Amino acid sequence: MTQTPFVSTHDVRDRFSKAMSVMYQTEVPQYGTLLELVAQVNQETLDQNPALFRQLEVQGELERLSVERHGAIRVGTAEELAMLRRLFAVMGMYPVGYYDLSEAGVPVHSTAFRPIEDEALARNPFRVFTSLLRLELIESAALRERAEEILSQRDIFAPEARELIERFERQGGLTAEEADRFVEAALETFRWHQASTVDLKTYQALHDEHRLIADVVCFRGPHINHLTPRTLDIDEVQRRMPEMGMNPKAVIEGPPRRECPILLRQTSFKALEEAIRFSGDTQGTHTARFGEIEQRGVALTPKGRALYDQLLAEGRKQSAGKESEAHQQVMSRVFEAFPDDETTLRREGLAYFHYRSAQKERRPEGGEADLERLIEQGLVEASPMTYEDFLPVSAAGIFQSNLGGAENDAYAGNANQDAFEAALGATVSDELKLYADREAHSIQALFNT
Ligand code: OOG
Ligand code: NI
Repeated sequence: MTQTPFVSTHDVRDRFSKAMSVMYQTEVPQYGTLLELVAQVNQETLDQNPALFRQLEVQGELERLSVERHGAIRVGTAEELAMLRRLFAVMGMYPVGYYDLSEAGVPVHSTAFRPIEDEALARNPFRVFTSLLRLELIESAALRERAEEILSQRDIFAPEARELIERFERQGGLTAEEADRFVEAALETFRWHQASTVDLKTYQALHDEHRLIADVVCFRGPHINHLTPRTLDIDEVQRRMPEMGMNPKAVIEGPPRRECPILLRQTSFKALEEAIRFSGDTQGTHTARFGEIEQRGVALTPKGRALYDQLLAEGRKQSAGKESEAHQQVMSRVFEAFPDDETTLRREGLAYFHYRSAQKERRPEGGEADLERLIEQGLVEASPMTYEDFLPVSAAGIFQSNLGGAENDAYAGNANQDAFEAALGATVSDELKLYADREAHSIQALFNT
């Protein structure tokens, strides 16, 4: 067999996510402080919980505990989005899911570029939540046209990045040397620009329509607006942020703390006000960049997700206006209706699992219908499948806490996946189908010789 001269796309993603982390820590020192706090709390959690330590050790998770799990950007045009799709493909990241944020009063719709297969996710699950601005939702035609014109004048990609993307597509991969150059050139797209491309008056007009529009339109590129490491105890990090000079958002998004974590819990320190030089040499500020943390649990089936959505809506109603701890107490009470042990989650078809033989090199006798019996007999092991995606209500909460609470009800009711996919130049994968397929494959591999 001849060896391919190309590096794996997963290595490119791994290198890129690390380079991005180094860049962001230099750009936003407070993000470095957040990483320190997360590392400290992770260490304390492991010290107090030897069983968790052993479990993460067996799963090979310890060394990459502090590696970032996601970031986010926002772009302004279909061309930019389509080119990003090609850029992320070089790193084995593909568009999964459609998120309509207009429902939450934010004029964007989004997808997550992420790895899809088991091994790719195990190697490095880094994802980028990517939003496309929806200028069509701006009411003022003059403002809309001005924004379009400004956007049409920028190219957010370095020439070398374009060249290497084309080379990747032509050759079917990149050599180690090309991959290094690609990471460096791709990083340019996500860099912060201290100078705006427009004057303060234009910035303010766009900002008055919606802060997010100014954020997307007035800069040379779609600066990475946050990165998100994984924490083993999100409640503790939320509690301790102020001690370390960070201003946390009011509440943790997503489900409450549980024995069996489900989906995704997130919180962040709020976006910082940063100095900007506008054209005409005027000084001003812009608030966009923050730091976030996440804690992931098991992926839910459509049945589990429906129950989650129902309880979340109920919990939000009951906890409206409450501060962080009181909010969590209400959510915990409401979520008592959601089974909290793996066996029930599995038997009631609420969550997705990976199945594998518990006996080395031996396949169990039987078929899918025998799974529960085989698990009881200790011949098959079921482990929860991690949720790899995002949650629209949580994402809206993250957006809003960083937009000074700005929302515009007039944007609502405008989901348009077809338009998003037309801009992207591809369809997005259905995230639920991906989990169901991976579960089905693990069952097939269990019984087939
Ligand atoms: C993206 C917000 C969504 C998340 O973790 O839900 C997000 C943005 O602010 O651009 O990153
Ligand atoms: Ni995020």
